[in-house]
Amino acid sequence: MNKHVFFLLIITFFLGRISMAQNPFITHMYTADPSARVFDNRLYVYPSHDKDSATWWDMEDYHVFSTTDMKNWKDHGKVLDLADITWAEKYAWAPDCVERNGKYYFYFPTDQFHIGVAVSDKPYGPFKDELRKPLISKNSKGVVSDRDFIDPAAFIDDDGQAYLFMGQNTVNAIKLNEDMMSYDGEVHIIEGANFFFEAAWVHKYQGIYYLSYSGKKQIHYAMSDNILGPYKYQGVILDTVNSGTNHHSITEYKGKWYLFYHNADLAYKKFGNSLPKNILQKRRSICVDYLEYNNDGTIKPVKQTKESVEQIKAKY
Ligand code: FUB
Repeated sequence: MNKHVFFLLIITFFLGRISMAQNPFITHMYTADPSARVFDNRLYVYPSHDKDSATWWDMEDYHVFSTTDMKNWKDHGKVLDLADITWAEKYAWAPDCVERNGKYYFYFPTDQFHIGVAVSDKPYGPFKDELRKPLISKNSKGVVSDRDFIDPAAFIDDDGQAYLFMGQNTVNAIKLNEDMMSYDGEVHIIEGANFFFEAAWVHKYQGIYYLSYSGKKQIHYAMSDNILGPYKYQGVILDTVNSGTNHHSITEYKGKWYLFYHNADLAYKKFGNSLPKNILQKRRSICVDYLEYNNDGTIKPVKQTKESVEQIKAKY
């Protein structure tokens, strides 16, 4: 056996042992705005659901997906339908979900105006609108909003205090009460999120708060010692995607950090140039790639890949 054949065999052997997922990782329907959460050692993704025939962001319901190995995903089906929300009319946009005391709270925006919260005993729903009214709206006292009031993102701090961040152009935040379905009445306006447009997401790493968000085209981030800021702008995490809108979430799972985001690759693959770009961009699909930190806690720009991330082997 010559040297070249030997090395080829070695490479083939190792590649065969690494099983990659793929991007986008949900391919039987369109999905967008992925909020990733870990409950009981299982990773759940709460995305929006773009319609098969979408020509606008006129989404009507939500599905939940979950995995234990980052490659095989389970679709838990429809978990909330806007038709069941008496006070909402349209636009089931980017949601999020957190757990407290064994209950799962699903925060969702509607009508570009309201933020609702629905509850379930299970992370995969179905979620019920027990409040039967919005949790907070664009015209609630203290809200600063000159555009859409959308994109709720929850965060529970180590001391148990829960927060909800939301808004477009301005980051609004509230402190949730213990019941997770009401707040203390005060709205906090977060400073330092330079280029902020929408899709706020907060996570904590080594005691520091990270506020990441869409600046229309790219995903940016800022860091702070205080959850409610002021934050210090740091730079770009993710470059432009082909879906126009850019929306992400960040989470750690089984020892690795992941960035979830969306693009329009599936629609482009399916329709090529037979549909105009503005329609293809309404049929989005969720993706995931690795996120890494520098030694000083700053985040390295994330590389968008078609291969996605490695399948996690069953050592956990
Ligand atoms: O999916 C509808 C809207 O598009 C979301 O609420 C925004 O974040 C953008 O992704």
